[in-house]
Amino acid sequence: MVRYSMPGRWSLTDLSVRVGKTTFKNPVLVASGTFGYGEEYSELFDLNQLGGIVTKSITLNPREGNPPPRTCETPSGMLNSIGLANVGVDRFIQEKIPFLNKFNTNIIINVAGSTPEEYLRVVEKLNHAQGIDMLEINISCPNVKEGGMAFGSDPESAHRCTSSIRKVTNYPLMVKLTPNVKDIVEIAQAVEDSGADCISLINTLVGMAIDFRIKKPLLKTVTGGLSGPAIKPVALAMVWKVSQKVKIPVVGIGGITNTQDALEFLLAGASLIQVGTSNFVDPQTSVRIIEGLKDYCEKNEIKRVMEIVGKLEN
Ligand code: RRO
Repeated sequence: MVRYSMPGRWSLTDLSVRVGKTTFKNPVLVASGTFGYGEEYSELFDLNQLGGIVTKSITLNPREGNPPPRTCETPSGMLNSIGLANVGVDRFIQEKIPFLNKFNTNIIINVAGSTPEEYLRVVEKLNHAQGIDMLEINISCPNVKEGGMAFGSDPESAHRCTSSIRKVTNYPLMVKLTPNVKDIVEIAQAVEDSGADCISLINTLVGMAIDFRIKKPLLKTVTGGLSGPAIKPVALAMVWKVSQKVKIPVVGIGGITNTQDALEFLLAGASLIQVGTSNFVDPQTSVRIIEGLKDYCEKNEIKRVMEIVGKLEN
């Protein structure tokens, strides 16, 4: 029997996933905005174990982001209004990519911008960098006045944004969708038509929290993006709907905390999953899930994890 060499321990199961021309050693990635540029987490566990790392969104110029308070806890989740704080693409290429390249895992750069031209300029700069496996195009940030979610809110602008990026780069493209829309399926189809290699969903849901005692919102920007287990059923439904209507792979995101959650997303049709908010609760969530998927596959005599994808019965 073939034994696949996986970090951690030997496994009888092939956990690898192919998305277009890109192979992931396992289906578990860490989500943008919850893992910084990997530096802090590298002190907490071996990043080589991950299927991939999606970086915090990168814009053309450095951004300080929104004023604090910009995060708060909510029932079974959290709100954020970070406002795209990041070091800017030049510093990112110089200082952050060399660090990420030390690890044997796929590096996916989340790209954002206030205008369509800004996305293109960031991507053109990344074209000259080394060691990038894929770009995640963020057309779904709920916390900026210009751009962000606006590009992902209707099929025409999602199509325009994705196809203009497709024309200027050979990197595989993952496009991240917002759930704050009337019909996420039509956005997904528009993105597929414009040449994306895969689609990730969902970004955060617009939400709000109030401290009634002082009659003030908990976030300075009043509203923010809701994430965590609270949004898992919404994410699962959207992944299930989208994966039936597009041919390209779907990447499931939204409140994934344990192996059971990951299996649910795979059954609903996700080929890969991203762990987000749970990284703040237990930085080793992804590693636990990778080990859990191995155990599940071995116990159920599943030779390749890909066999489970979309196998929901109803
Ligand atoms: O930075 C943010 O406020 C942010 C981004 Br870019 C995003 O895509 N999703 C989110 O919840 N927050």
